[in-house]
Amino acid sequence: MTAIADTIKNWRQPTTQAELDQLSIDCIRTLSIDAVQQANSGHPGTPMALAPLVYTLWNRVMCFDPQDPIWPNRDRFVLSNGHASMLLWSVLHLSGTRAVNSDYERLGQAAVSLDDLRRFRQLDSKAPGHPEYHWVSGVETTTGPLGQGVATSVGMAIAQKWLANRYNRPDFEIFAYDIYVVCGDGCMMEGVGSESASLAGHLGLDNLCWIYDNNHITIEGNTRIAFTEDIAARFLGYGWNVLRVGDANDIGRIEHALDIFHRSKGRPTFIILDSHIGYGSPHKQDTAAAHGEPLGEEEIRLVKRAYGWPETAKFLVPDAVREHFAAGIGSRGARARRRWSELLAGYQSKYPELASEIDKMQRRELPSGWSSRLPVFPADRKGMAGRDASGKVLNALAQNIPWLLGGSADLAPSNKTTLTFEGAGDLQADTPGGRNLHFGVREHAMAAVVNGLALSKLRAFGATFFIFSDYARPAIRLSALMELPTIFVFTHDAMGDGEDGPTHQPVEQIAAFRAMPGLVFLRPGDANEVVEAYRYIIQLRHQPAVLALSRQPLPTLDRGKYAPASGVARGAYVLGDAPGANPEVILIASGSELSLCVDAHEELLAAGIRSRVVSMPSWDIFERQTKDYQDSVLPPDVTARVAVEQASTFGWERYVGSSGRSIGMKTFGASAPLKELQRKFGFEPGRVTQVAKALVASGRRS
Ligand SMILES: Cc1ncc(C[n+]2csc(CCOP(=O)(O)OP(=O)(O)O)c2C)c(N)n1
Ligand SMILES: [Mg+2]
Repeated sequence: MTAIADTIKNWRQPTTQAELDQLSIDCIRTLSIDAVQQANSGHPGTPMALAPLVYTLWNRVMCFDPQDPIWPNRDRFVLSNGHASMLLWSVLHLSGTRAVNSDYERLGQAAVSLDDLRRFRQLDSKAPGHPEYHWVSGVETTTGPLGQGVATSVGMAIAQKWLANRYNRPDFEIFAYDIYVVCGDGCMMEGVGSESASLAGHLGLDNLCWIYDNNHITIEGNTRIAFTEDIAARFLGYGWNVLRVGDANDIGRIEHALDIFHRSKGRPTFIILDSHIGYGSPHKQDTAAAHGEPLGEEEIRLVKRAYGWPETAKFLVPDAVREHFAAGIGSRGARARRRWSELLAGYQSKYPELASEIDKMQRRELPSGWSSRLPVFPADRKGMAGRDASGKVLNALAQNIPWLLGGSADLAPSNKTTLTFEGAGDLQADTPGGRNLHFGVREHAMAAVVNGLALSKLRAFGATFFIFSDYARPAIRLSALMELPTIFVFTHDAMGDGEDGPTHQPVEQIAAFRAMPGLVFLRPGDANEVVEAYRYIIQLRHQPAVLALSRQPLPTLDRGKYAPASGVARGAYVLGDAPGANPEVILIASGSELSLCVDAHEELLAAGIRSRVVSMPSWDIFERQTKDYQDSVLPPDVTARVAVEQASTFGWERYVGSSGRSIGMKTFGASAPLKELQRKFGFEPGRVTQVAKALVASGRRS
């Protein structure tokens, strides 16, 4: 046996509970230190400081079964200061949490192995730089952009209340869990943290506990340079229960504060935890230097000496620590899950329909007959606004899908997202089963809350004007990264709100959503395309969708004359064609420009030009079709193509090619009635036919 191995073997055999606690805490600390050093990048200081907190939560308090990390009634743990990811990787490893795949199958292997920790931040390691949902089992939500975790947790807490309200019955507490969130100064400074805390206070979410790492340090140094408010007063103002633990190493007091949280009713709990970043480091404790860089070999030796840890050991996990976690969270979680499974068995026989809903929801399936109420809109020249059609479809779907819920950031009357059917109701503190959420004017928190609802397996939507999607984008991006089936309903999709002017007229937003990986962006062109758009997105299980809908009425196309709207499911389709399906020019449009192109198409046909009009509500879906299908819609040899979209032309080259043209926006809009704007910016059939004719003429010449 080598000298090191020998030292380790005979070293620190814990006998008391307190010694076991300390050994476990120091194990989390040293794993974090070693992983960051090995990766030569990462954040050691906060894991060193917060190891006692995370240890207490996991091994003493939380109900979580490491054998089944997706057990629906588990307590949720959110690490909102995601840079401290080694805290989470350490406890997932030490608790022996098992992996689950995206079909919710339990795989049996470790969610995070010791080898993953050794390969912290390396390609394919299950210990990446920041917590990533969908990549590592046991991660409840992706965090890293500060503020997102705390805001998402509010959605999780709303979801728990909603689920409990709908499914719990006397003697059957099917959903009875809490949400624990660890956050730092960054999460407290970010606006989305404030928006969501305000909403949580309003809703009195007493199942929600945020623990704030009050270390007075961020990257640039002491927080006195930028962050000096009275945070306790702020949270009291939001209506939270505010507690303070003056020493992050005092696990007795931490446990006591968590106990007060459990006993507090009617408001969320905020625990201010005073800590020392880089705790135990003689040269770096309490400095920004401990935040985001390895300690260095020499300092690590000194730190380990301070902890009473073998100075040269790396990635050391004493058997006693694993056993201690197995006896703590392992056995508590297993017992709780077993009891719950027995409870569920009784529930299934007593309430089979509700039990079947829970089952479907957990697998992100839809109830049978979900599409039965979907409307079909008759042809109508005057037509219907996209937002109005959307309101009807949402109401139809929500009546058939009991766990579909959502709301708007104070624009429901404009977005037409209110669920109006009997029993839909508002979600408020005293009516947690409502289906209409009122997010207030808080777009960013709304999107994060929608993520939290979706992470809890509800089907959730959020709405605002398309232009204000910018205020929600960071959370929508996380939806895409997490592969969540969220739905964002954005109305006033272009210049339809004319007189509101350029502040309210989206230009570059479509291009930005099309550029977002994994997200499905749809801009339907008439009322029946709205129906088909929803039919498509409601069946998505692992992708978010953004709908851009018109404010103004759009003609409802005659589907006897033109192709059926079911083509939406292929992203783009031939709506109207040249005789013999032999076009010499193709007009391509989405949304409100579709009917404009249909008019232009008819004019071109009348003028003897073989025109085809393609409806292209979604690039994303179209790009998933076979090459054959794509070529059948846009035949490669027809190079005279005109795309028309009231938005930035950015990216349309890919469909119109180098010899085609796109009619779109190159500037911001303007304040004027829509008709005048259409004339000013060239969104009129005459302009489209003129461009198309010029293309055809130059093609015929060459
Ligand atoms: C939205 C966002 N902005 C900036 C960053 C970069 N960043 C990562 S950690 C950090 C400082 C965070 O300070 P704090 O939350 O107090 O964490 P501590 O250093 O105390 O662990 C910053 C600015 C980020 N991750 N997310
Ligand atoms: Mg800090």
